[in-house]
Amino acid sequence: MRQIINPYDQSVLTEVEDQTREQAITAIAKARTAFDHGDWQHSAPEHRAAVLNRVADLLERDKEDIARTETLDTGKTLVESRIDVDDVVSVFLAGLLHPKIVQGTPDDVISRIDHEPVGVCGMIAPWNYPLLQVSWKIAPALLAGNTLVAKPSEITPLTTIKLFELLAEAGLPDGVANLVLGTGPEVGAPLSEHPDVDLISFTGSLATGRRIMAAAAGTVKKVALELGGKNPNIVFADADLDVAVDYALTAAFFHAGQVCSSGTRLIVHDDVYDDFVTEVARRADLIKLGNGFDPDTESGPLVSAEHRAKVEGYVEIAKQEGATLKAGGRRPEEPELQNGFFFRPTVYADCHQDMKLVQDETFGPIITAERFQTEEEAVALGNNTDYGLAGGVWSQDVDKAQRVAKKLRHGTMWINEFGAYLPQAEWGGFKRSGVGRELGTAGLHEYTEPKHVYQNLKPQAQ
Ligand code: TXE
Repeated sequence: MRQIINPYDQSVLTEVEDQTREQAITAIAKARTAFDHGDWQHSAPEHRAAVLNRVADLLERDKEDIARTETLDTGKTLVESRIDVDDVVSVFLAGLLHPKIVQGTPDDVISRIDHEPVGVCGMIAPWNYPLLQVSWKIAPALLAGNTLVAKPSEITPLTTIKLFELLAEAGLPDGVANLVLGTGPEVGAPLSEHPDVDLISFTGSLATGRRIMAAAAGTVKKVALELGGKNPNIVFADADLDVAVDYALTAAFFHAGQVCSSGTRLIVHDDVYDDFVTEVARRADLIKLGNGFDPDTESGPLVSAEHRAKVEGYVEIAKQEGATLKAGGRRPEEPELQNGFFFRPTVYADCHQDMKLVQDETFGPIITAERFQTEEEAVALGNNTDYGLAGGVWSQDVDKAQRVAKKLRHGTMWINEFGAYLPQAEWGGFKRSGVGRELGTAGLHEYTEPKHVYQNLKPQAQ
């Protein structure tokens, strides 16, 4: 059994089974049988959509309980957890997949594209958005008629366990959705290696993503990866600077920076750099850390002692690289926060693109601030990253902002905004931020195989 720890005070919330490789293989076999011999893949799309809509209703019913569990498990504020559950409800309120009639064919031909399920889908989720990330995979996979085996992060499994209870309550047939609990090497690895898994969808670190992609090569299964980012937030001198400061803070410090799309790489025009960064640092110092259940809390702890140690490692790196500390860079001093994995919102000035601090996904509340002079320079800096998940541009010159957004190689670009996304709009990364998309039409089609059905209406002897 594994103890599940509350990152706010290190209390033990509960114990959860740590399963074995054999149990993961049994779950894969159940999903395989349910796919090959069950009714789910052949059921009417309307039926599958109705089951998912029932899941959405049940999530609404239990919203407060689920949000509270997520806050206990991750440390994020209750407000953030409620937003997560609302988002998850919206992904379960599914649309339908329609076959496409191909236009422009010869008169004596009917050609149709059917969107068939891929088969058995393996899903591996991280700890920062436990319920949300797994739901972005489960909802489209089920709608498309797949069966699945899902693995939450071993440190934050509680809301995923709850979701599986709701899937059963909504009437999902036995074997269609299977949960495995445990570590990556033990129960995650079989999902990427096993020949009976047809697709593996993973959200997490670049290092593990690489491992999963390599493991999947043996069976040439479909691979979908969401691997994080180091996301530029570019502020031009003609931006509404008060609003841009507000957003710069939430972009970087929401969920203590443990967000794949967090805007921790601030890139500010030289004319306004000093004032802007000074104001961001002043406001960062005012952020109230605390218990996610306290309505005054603006940011919770980091998820684990191990993760905080990783984030704290960047303080030493920043010193060696010569960045100027403007705020934070330390644990809080309040006595009531000493049992939690807290780290103060941190701002570094005088950063440049060659620093490890600037290039690494620290996955913590650390802003690095760089300067630019020209639009070309801003674009070059914004693209100077191995990642390509998301970025922001702040300017009141809409043409310029659109131009810059067009030139930046990231899967999502925000203009005078940072962090918003829509369930109808594709989410995912260029470059090493991943492979494939979640959400939107492309997110649904990740879980389908297009089948071209070509019917000759007047076959002739050859
Ligand atoms: O991630 P892992 P960890 C980043 C962040 C963080 C770092 C490490 O920088 O500090 O990654 O976090 C499962 N085969 N992100 O160690 O290892 C694991 O059990 C199959 C960014 O938690 O990527 C968990 O369920 N599965 C990020 C999931 O992979 C394996 C979110 C993610 O764990 C496995 C999280 C294996 N060999 C961390 N090894 C984002 N981009 O959103 C591990 N896992």
